[in-house]
Amino acid sequence: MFEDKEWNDILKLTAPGSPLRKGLDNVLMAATGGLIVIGDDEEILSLVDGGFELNADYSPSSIYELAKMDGAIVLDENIEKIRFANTQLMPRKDISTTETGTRHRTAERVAKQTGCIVIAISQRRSIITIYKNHKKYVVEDTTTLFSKANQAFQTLEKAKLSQEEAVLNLNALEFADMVTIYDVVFAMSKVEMVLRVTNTMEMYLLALGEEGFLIRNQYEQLIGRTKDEQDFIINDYVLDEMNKKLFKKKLSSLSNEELVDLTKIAKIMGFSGYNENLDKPTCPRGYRLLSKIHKLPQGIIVNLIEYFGSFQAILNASIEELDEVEGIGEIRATYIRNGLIKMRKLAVLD
Ligand code: 3AT
Ligand code: 3AT
Ligand code: MN
Repeated sequence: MFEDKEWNDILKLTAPGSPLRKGLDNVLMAATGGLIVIGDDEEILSLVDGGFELNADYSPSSIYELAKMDGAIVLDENIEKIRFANTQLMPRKDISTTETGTRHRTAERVAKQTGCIVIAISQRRSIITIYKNHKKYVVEDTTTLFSKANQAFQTLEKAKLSQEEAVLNLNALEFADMVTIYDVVFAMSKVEMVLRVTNTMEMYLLALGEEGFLIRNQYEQLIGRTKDEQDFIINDYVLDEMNKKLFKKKLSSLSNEELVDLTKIAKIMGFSGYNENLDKPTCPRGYRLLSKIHKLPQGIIVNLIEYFGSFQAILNASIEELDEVEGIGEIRATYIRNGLIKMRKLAVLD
C-alpha cells in the first residue's frame, strides 16, 4: 500500500504494543474521541489556540485522561512529551479536505499544511485515522490484520510452491542445455509473483508489530532467499548492468495481469533476436547454478564466467581447464567439477 519508508515508519509507530498505539487504544476504549498531533515545531505551534501547556512525560494512560477533554493534544516528535492539551487547532481554511466531521477535517488540513503526523480517533465510528501530508491510513484492529496477514501467507505458500517448481525445471534444463526463452520467463514471472505477495505480507507484519512475531518467523522461513533467486536469474539472462536496473524497474511497473503475459516479460528482458517466439533457445551464464556450489566465493564465480563465457562451457571444462582460471588451483578445480556433477545428477532426477 505504501511504497515510501516514511509510511513504513508510521506503521511501526502505531503497531500494537507501541507506546503510541497503547495510548490510541485507550482513547478508543474510553470512546471519548481524540485529536493528536505529533510534532511541536514553530509551524505547528502557530496553529494552536487556547488549552493548556503541559510539558509532561508521555504515557498511554495520560493520553487517555487528556482525551476526556475536548480539543487536540500536541506531542513532541519523539513521543516523549505531552506539550499541549485541550487546544483548538486552526489550520488554513483554503486547504482542501474530503472529510465531513470537524475533527477529521482539522486533522487532514493540519497534516497537509505542516507535513506532520496527525491522528484522529473517531468517537462516533471507533476508528483511528492517521494523516500525513496528502495521505491517510485507517489503523486496522489486530484481529482484522491477523486475518489479512494469514490470507496473504496462504497466497504466498501457493505462489512459493509454483515458483519452486519452475526453478527446479529451469535447473534441469540448464544442465541439459535445453533452455528456451519460455522457461526463463516463466520462472521469472513466478519469482516476481512471490516477491509481490512478499511486499503485502511485510506491510501487514509491520502493522502487526510484536503481535506478528509467530507469523513473521513462518514467513521468513518460507521466503528464504527468493530475492537472491531473482537477481541470479537476471544476472544469468539480462545483458548488461544498465539493462539490469532498467529491467527491474520495468518488471515492477507491470500490473499483476500483465505479469501473466509471458511475452511482455520476454520483451523487457531484452533477449537478443527475440521476436515473439518464446520457443527460441537461450542459455544462462551460470551465476545461479554456480552459486549453489557450497562455499564457492562470488569472485571465483565471476572469474569462471568471464573466462568461459557460458554455463555449458564451465560444465564441460576439465579439471585442467578449470585450473587455468584466476583464483582456482587444482583442489578448487576438482571441488567445482565434483560439485557440478553432483548437482547435475540431482537436477536431472527431479
Ligand atoms: P460544549 O460546552 O461541549 O457543548 P464547546 O464550546 O466545548 O461546547 P466543543 O469543542 O465541545 O464546544 O464542540 C462541540 C461541537 O460543536 C463539535 C462540533 O460539531 C461543533 N463545533 C465546534 N466548533 C465548530 C465550528 N467552528 N463550526 C461548526 N461546528 C462547530
Ligand atoms: P467523530 O467521528 O464524531 O469523533 P468528527 O470528525 O465527526 O469526529 P466532530 O465535528 O463531531 O468531528 O467534532 C468532535 C470533536 O472534535 C469536537 C472537538 O473536541 C474536536 N475538534 C473538532 N475540531 C477541532 C479543532 N479544530 N481543534 C481541536 N479539536 C477539534
Ligand atoms: Mn462527529
